[in-house]
Amino acid sequence: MVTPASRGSADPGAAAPTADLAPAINRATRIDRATIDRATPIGPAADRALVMGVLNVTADSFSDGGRYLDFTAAVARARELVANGADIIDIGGESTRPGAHRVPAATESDRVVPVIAELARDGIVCSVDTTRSTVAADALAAGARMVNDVSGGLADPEMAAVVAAAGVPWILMHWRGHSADMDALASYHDVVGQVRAELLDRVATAVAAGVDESAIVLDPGLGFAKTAEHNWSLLRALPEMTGLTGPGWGFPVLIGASRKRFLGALLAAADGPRPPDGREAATTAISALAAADGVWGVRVHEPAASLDAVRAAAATTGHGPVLGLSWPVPKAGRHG
Ligand code: PMM
Repeated sequence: MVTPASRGSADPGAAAPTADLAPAINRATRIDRATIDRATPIGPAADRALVMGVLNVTADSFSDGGRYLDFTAAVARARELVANGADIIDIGGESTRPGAHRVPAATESDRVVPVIAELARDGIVCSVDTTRSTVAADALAAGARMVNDVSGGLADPEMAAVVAAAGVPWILMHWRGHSADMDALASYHDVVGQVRAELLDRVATAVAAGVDESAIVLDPGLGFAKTAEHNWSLLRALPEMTGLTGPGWGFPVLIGASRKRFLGALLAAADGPRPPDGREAATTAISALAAADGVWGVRVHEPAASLDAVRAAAATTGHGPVLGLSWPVPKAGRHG
């Protein structure tokens, strides 16, 4: 396949000259289609960025809060997300919108577990969006295939052990504090360098707890203890993160820009910020740009346009993600 390293070469179909980047990347996997198809239950998408569809089974998420609290509505929405092109459904039971208050762990589990169990029975790949190890464990037992932890393991010291024992991929997002406090924590002298250092600290903790390095995805956490300018700086740094230019951060990268506040501010008119459902075109543009920058995946509320965007990006650039995941197929039995 064509890789970013061969971008701009006279023969875009030529074998990938990966040697220049490979020594710097000793943890995650440079994408190789055959390897990915063998190793991962979440494929086949090595030739483009993955599209993760958001399903919030919450009362108060900023975009879809309150719409899918009902089990039947949530399952129907997940199936619609899949029909519209989502490769993975990311299911959360607690809002992380700025200022949101926490729900009890039992409530969070009760919201996500039946939905995950139902979808897993149909072979739909689900991740659980949680910062709590108990919720992650319940979700994994119900059939979730990966854990998306917006706290990167910081919120719950038991999370790393749960992920390590399950042997599933773990998305470590950059985070500095819970939603009620996070806007006050948006202070950086070098946002890209500090996010990188803080994320690599999270990686070190995860690996020390037994998590497989090749099962880790990093996410810079747009909007989480970040101002709009921090978010744009991080997006500008994507080629550096993915390894499209330079050695990279060493892990596949996920980006979650979908409908966020900074897009509302960008598109604001005299009457104020553009509301979330008017931020779709900007979301799609970021999906295309991030895919062109070599991200592993984009997390979005409406997958159809982002799937088209990542396909167009792959066709235009001649490459998919710079780094992919390589992890064992879940152990037989646990995922029903
Ligand atoms: N953003 C939200 C929730 N979970 N997970 C990851 N990995 N990255 C994100 O940017 C992210 C996330 C924000 O809330 P939403 O579910 O309403 O989009």
